[in-house]
Amino acid sequence: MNYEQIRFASADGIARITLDRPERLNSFTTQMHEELRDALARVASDDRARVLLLTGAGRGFCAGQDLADRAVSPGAAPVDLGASIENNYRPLVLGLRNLPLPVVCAVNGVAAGAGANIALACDLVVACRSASFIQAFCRIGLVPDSGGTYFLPRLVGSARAMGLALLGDKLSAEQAEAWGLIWKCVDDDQLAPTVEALLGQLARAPTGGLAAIKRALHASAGNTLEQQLALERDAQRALGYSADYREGVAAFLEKRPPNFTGR
Ligand code: T3D
Repeated sequence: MNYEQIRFASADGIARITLDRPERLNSFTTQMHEELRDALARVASDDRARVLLLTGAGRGFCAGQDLADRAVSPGAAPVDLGASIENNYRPLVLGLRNLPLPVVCAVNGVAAGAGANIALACDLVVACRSASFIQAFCRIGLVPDSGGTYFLPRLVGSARAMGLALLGDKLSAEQAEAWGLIWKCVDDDQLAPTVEALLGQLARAPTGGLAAIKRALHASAGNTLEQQLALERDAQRALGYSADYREGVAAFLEKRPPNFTGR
């Protein structure tokens, strides 16, 4: 598939997806969703990919659904937004969550509506200081989607989740970090070097182990302690047979840096 609304590249274990409609703050269209599904499938089937970066082109990260992508003005035929969620947003969130690789989101500017929540679906979110997060849905009579009602209370607690969702105020990247919504807020000129360092570290890490960590932490939200202990046991059993575990232990004992292959 040729991409027109995203950019995709993969090299040295690092896959990169850039939302690329800067003149519309990278808002989602049906075409962009199709391209994202295709790119995510490529990453999922590429054994050499060990980390994925999601970011946006230009001054914004993503302004959510492109509100001009279809006619919803009074008098126009009603649009089934449930179908849009089912066919586009749900697969995108699940695609990012289920990818057996860490997904880094570099929030390079405003993240609004589904744009904010797609960022939260990623595993490590780094935002530049001038970026912001806006649960814009309440401003147009909608509910936070793309996992917003799941992620927000879990990340920041129900009082803050309720405030963000009901008021739709702009949350600065700095406040987002202070509230635990994201991993890190960095100065604008430090976003690229910080993210590149993270990508390099993750691309050299024991990928299978990181995938198991991601699965275990995501599963914990719905599990009892008993279930989580069983999950940890099973994950540890599988990882104990991996080449990367043996390499990690050997490197420690030989006092040398490990050379993980992701296997
Ligand atoms: O519909 C479904 O399928 C269901 C799923 C819904 C998921 C959702 O995401 S619903 C929420 C949709 N998003 C929004 O409501 C956010 C709308 N955008 C804004 O509120 C503001 O643009 C921002 C706060 C994000 C940024 O403000 P600012 O002042 O930095 O930029 P701007 O001037 O508003 O935007 C720049 C341009 O991008 C502008 O176009 P222009 O005037 O230069 O020709 C603006 O119209 C366009 N733009 C920004 N957001 C969207 C958009 N165009 C279409 N859709 C957008 N979401």
